[in-house]
Amino acid sequence: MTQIQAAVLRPDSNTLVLENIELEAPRENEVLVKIIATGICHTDMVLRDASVTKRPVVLGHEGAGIVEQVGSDVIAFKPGDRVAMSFSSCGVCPSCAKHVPGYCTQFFPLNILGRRADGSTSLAKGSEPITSHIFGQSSFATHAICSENNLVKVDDAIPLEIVGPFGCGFQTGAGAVLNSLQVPKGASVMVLGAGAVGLSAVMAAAHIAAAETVIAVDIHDSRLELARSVGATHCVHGASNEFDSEIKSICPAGVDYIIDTTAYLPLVERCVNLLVSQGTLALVAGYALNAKVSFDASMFMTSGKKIQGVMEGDSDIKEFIPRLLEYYKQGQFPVDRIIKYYDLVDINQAIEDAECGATIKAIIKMPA
Ligand code: CXF
Ligand code: ZN
Repeated sequence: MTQIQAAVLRPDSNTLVLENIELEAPRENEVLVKIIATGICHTDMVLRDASVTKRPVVLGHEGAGIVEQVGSDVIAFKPGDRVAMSFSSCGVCPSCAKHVPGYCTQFFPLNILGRRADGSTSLAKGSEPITSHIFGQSSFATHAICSENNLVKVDDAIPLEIVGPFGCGFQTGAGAVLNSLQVPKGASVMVLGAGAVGLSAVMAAAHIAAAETVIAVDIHDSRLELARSVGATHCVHGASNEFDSEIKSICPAGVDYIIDTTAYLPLVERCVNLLVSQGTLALVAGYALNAKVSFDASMFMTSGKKIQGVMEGDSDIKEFIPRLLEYYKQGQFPVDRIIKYYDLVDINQAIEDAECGATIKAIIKMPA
């Protein structure tokens, strides 16, 4: 058992409280990681606001750190290894066998419920259990336990401070471009929403896939400017009265690929008409359960368009995260442009800044 400091979400308030709590020793297939830094993802706020995850809980699922202790069956990691923590998966279902763990049949219990598969939790304060294992990690803390499955080794040349969001937001946006859509050189791509996921898609499309046209859409001018500075060739205001004609003037035959990171469905429905024949719309955002979109079926059929759902950028984390980190190192994935760092004591400010859009990607540094 280890005494740790964690930002705890308690039942009576949405403000996180820094507390000293207890973390169990890692079980056979688990690894205890000393967290160096953790990103804040929009999904943390969705979990805070939904009632599925039992409070008190330690949220956080973009952790990175150094292995401190490993369980008896762990062979791939040892104390001292530098690691990125990503989402959890069972490792044995058909999707895991196909190396697309984002569609793991156990995704919901392993990532959202905040329990191990056997229902236990690794965190407690005295006799009070605290929900752990959010996305298999619960990284808003100085230490976390996760399984071997959701850990990836990180090269010594990459500062761990920047690594956490590669495990969720960055790989979601970049993976949509590189894995799911496999955007070819010279293509046109429109990204709806210039937050962390959208800007990751913009960077991957512009600098890795070498798309010719990369259109960023947002309703905040500051985000559009940032999008341009990280690779967008065109920026269009999402609430413009001339939205459709502006896009058509950029891509007269229609856009090859559209990636939605906004979950704003009226915009999604409208954008389907801006796809080229046989173009693809990728749905990447966190959509409300049972949210519906409607399209003209005949138009869809006769134009050969496609809609594709994308979880976690269709990432095989063990292969894709190191690849993305290498793109970052080579300057092809300049995510440092969209990050702001905060100390753990300022985690509530970081959340506020992320929610109002003042910060694109907040990363919390743990005390040394
Ligand atoms: C989420 C995206 C929305 C569905 C659940 C998983 N991924 C990460 O934040
Ligand atoms: Zn996330």
